[in-house]
Amino acid sequence: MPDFRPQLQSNHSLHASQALLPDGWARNVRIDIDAAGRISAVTPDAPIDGAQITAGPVLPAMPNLHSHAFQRAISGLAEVSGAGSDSFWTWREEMYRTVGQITPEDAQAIATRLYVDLLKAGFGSIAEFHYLHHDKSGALFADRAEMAKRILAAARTSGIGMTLLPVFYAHANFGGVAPHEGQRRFIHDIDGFERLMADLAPACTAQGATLGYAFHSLRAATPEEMTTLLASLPKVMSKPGPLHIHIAEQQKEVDDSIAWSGKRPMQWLFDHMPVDERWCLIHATHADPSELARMAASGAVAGLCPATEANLGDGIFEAVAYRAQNGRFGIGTDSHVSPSVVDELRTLEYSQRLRDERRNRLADGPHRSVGRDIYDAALAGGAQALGQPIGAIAPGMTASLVVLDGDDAFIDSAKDDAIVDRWLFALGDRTVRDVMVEGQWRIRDGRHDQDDIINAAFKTAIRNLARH
Ligand code: NGQ
Ligand code: ZN
Repeated sequence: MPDFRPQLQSNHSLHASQALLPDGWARNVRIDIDAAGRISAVTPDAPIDGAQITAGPVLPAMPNLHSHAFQRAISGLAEVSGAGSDSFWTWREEMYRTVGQITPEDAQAIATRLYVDLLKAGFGSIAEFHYLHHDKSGALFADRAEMAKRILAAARTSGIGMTLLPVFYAHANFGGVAPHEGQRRFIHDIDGFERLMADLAPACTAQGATLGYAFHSLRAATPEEMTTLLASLPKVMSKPGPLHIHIAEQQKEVDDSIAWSGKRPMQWLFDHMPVDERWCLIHATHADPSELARMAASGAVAGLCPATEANLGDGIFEAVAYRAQNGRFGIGTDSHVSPSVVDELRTLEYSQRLRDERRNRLADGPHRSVGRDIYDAALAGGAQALGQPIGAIAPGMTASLVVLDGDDAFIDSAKDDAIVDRWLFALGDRTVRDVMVEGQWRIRDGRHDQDDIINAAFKTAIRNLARH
């Protein structure tokens, strides 16, 4: 799998007939981009004056706040019923079987193609919640950061913006239960994890990736381990970086948490951990009203992955009540059953409609566009959860943008918020025409310039896995 590095670039300018800016839609917008890939100026009602005219309306690219890239390889393969009653937990066993087979080359090829698909769907950056650390036997690779470096290479080749979240994973359930065989590739002790982080800090800096970290879940990390790492990791990281954790995705996890501590998982977290804007709580599906209120008040981001949550039968996040308290959220594609901005946002809104038997649930008030409100909220929450200067077309921000297809009749005729509503609720991924990340075009007219080579490597990896 070849490893491409970004080309050098110089100052350039775009001109969009309509662009979504922080305070709303503007016309005839000139966007100046500097040689470092940052937006240097944004000027509405500007003449074209030598700028590159975009093929349609321009919006900030969407951050993707939750990914397990390797799981793309099994998407669509777990849809055959088993002997008993299928659940999240039976799916997890199937997922572990595939995990056992993945080589570093496979992992890189799968992640590279996935990231290209995500770019094509309108995502500009991704937070990789990375826990597939060790070799097939569970031993360290000669380079302990081998697998994480494959993820970094996939980000370089695809051109997606990367927030790498190495995951601390040590146990099978609440109370420090010993990990089981299927989890052997994920496991660290404190010392091993600190070393991994120390190795990755310079590797991330070298390629301009953001480094944060994650506790897999309250099942996989004990309170003592979390407290130790919260204190020690600032010494090995140049900046604090975002901090993510899976929480309260399944009712069984809530029940196990109560059996362990007498508290629901989110209740326990807010009582014992310093949850603030730095944190992203992945799923948070089973939050009661007081947990929802505490999450909203904390400033943390709820990391919603509606397509995966639907696929795994998790339950429905209480998004209406949460948004009424100005709770922050972003979207992730998690197991990648559908690598799509449209599917995630549409599933989020539709899950609320199906539960409530009502329409337009996540508009922020009367006479507002649902598409615009959820797109804006997910941009802000995603940018916060990734710890990157993204999610807005404004001076000082990274130039990560999507251009929708101005030749499409719906987009051609749409003005302002109707553009987002047509895209999210009437069209789909193919409406995304061009995608710029960090000032460089990664997708032009729906294609990546390394598509052929990336597809060939992906095909080989999927064939390898199918042999087992
Ligand atoms: C994961 N994925 O770590 O990949 C989890 C399942 C678990 C999702 N929840 C495993 N979608 O939570 O133990
Ligand atoms: Zn996950």
